[in-house]
Amino acid sequence: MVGLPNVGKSTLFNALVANKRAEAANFPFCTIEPNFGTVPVFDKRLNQLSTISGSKEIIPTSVEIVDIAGLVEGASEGQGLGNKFLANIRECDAIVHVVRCFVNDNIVHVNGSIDPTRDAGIINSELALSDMGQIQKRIEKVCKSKGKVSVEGHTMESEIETLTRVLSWLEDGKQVRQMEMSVDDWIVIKELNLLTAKPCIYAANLSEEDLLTNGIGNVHFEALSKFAANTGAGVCPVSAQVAAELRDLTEDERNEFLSCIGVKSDGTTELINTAYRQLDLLTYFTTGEKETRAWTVKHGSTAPQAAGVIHTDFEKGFIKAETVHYEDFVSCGGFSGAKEKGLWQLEGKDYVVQEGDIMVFKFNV
Ligand SMILES: Nc1nc2c(ncn2[C@@H]2O[C@H](COP(=O)(O)OP(=O)(O)OP(=O)(O)O)[C@@H](O)[C@H]2O)c(=O)[nH]1
Ligand SMILES: [Mg+2]
Repeated sequence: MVGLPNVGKSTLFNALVANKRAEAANFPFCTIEPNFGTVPVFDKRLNQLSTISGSKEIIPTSVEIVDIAGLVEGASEGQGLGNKFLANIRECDAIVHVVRCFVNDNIVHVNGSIDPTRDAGIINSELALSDMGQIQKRIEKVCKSKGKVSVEGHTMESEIETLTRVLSWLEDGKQVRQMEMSVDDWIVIKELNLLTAKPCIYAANLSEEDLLTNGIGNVHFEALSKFAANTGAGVCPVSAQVAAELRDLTEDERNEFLSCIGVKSDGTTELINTAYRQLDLLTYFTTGEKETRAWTVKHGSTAPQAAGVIHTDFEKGFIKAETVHYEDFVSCGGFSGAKEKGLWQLEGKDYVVQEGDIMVFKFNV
C-alpha cells in the first residue's frame, strides 16, 4: 500500500488484517517501519462447496499486504522516508495506491488541500523516478560488463535498446504497465521489478456519506476514476474509517451497522478481490467433511505444481489428480454425482489446472 502520508493507509491495513494492529494517527509519517499482514480472500464458492460436503471448517486463501511509510515529493531521492521504503515493495505483485478523497479539516493533509489527482500524480512520479533509477543502474552495469551480464537471449545492444526505450517512456510521464511490449522486451524488464509495471488499484478513501453512492457524484472520486483509467489502473471506493469501525464486530453486528448507514459494504472485500484478480492467479479447491479450502496457484500451473502448494511431498510423489470443475460439482451435488454423470476426471501430471477446479491428489510418500 502506497500513498501520501496521513491518507489512511494504516487505518485500512488495520481494518483488513484481523490479528495485527499498525499505529494509525493524525500526523504525517506515523508509520516508519513497514507493517506486514495477511488478509483472507472472500469467495462465495467456498460456502456452496462447504454445504455440499458438510465441511466443519472453511479456509479461504489469502494475500499478504504491506503498509509502508507515506511517500512525498522527492521520495525517490531520499526525501521524507520514502526511498528506503520503495525497496520494501519491489518484491510485491501489485500496488494498492491509497488516495484521500474524504474532506475533513481536522485531518492534516500534507499538501494543504484535497486533490486526489494531484496527490496520485505525485506518488506516480516518485514511483516512476525510482524505476528510472533502476533502469539507469542496469544500463551502467550492462555497459561496464560489455554485455557479459546481459539477460538470456539478448546482446548488450539489444538489452540497452529496450532499456532506453522504457526509460524514455517513463520520462514522458507514463507508467510501464501502459506500454506495449514484446516478449523479448519483457524478458529484460521483468528482472528489474519495476514499480510502475505492476498492476495497480487506486483505493479511493471516501467519507461515510460518499460511500453511500460509491463515490458517484463526488468530484474528487470522479476525477480520480478518470485519472486511473488513463494510467491503466482500476479504482475501488472504500472507507477506511467505516472499515475500521467494523473491525471488532461480529458478522451480524457488522451487517446491522452497514444497513444503519445504508451501505452494502465498506469496500474492503471488493478491494482485496480486485487486487487478487489482477494478479496472474487462479483458485482451486479441496473439499470434504473436515474442511473446504481455497488454494492459490499461478495461471498455467500443472496439477503437480498445484499439489505442491499444499505440500512439497504432494508434488514430488504426485501420481494423479481427481478433478471436477466447480459448476459440475455444484450441479451434480458433489464428487459421486459428478462421477455418475462422467464429469469426474482422473488427470495426470501434464494437466493444467483450471479456475475453480475441485481436486483430490493421489501421491506416493
Ligand atoms: N475522517 C476520516 N479520517 C480518516 C479516514 N481514514 C483515515 N483517517 C484518519 O486519518 C489519520 C491518518 O490515518 P493513517 O491511517 O495513520 O494514515 P497513513 O496513510 O497510514 O499515514 P502515514 O503512516 O503517516 O503515512 C488518522 O487520524 C485516521 O483516523 C477516513 O476515511 N475518514
Ligand atoms: Mg501509516
